[in-house]
Amino acid sequence: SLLSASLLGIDFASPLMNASGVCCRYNEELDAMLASDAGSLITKSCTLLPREGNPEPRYTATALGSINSMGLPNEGYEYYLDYAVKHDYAKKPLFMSVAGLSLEDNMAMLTAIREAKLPAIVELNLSCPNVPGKPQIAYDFEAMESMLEAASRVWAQPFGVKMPPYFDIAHFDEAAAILNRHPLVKFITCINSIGNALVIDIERESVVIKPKDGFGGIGGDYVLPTALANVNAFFRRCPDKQVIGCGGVKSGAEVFMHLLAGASLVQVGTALQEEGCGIFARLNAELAEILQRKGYRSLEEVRGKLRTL
Ligand code: RRO
Repeated sequence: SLLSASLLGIDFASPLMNASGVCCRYNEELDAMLASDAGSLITKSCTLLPREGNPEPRYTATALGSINSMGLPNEGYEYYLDYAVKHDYAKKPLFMSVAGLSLEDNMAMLTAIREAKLPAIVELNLSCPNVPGKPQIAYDFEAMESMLEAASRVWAQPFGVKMPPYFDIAHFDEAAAILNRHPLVKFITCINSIGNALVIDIERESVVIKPKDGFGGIGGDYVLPTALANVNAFFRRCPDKQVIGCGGVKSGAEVFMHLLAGASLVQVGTALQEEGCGIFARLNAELAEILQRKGYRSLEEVRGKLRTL
């Protein structure tokens, strides 16, 4: 039907899903995603062992979006693997986000997930900005290459990567070239939050989150043009891969923009955190209205069709 989507040859009833980190730490939240009108869902980025994360307050919404320094709070990969074992894949596809604190931790988790022989889709997070002392892997191209090399060997089946935003054409070129050397990387999720931004409350003359002196990753309206640029940059450079768009989606209009830029699926972070799982019914309806008004009969007719001048 009109909103049907496809990734890795798997069918989705809607292109919409949560961005990892939102509504996905606990089973109850994942079940709410399952009951929603989202086409699929992804678990919170996991580590080998459970983590409490950074001190609170660690997330704040603003008029233009959000800032967070959660610090990878999660129940440990076994919790999400248990969820994935019990999941009904006929109902909707399930992604697992993996974000080990080291290459070795990622390989241990990928080995365990592989041995469970599930149809879960892995999104390897190369872009967490909020763990003190752990730089974003995808901003260190040598570390990224080693991680993809090891992940490809251990996982040995298709997977995706969650990328940070880049801001320079030379960086788009180098990152895409590395991804293109790894054929098992079949999808690229652009973008994670823009890392290490600073929101200031003028009344309190203060930062708004506690960790890292107030520095954190921003999402929402702040990041939409950066997200669209990254989706389109990787869509153009990686013809044998698919792109998942993430960043600044709060209505059908932004979903449509991500599709035009080249996205096959579209994730929702800040707006989902603020509005709750009911947002997916609204976004599906708004996207359908735009498509019908323009005379489109499928998402494939839109994907990557952005015009240049
Ligand atoms: O948990 C977090 O602080 C976090 C992660 Br792992 C991430 O990938 N992106 C983000 O904005 N926050």
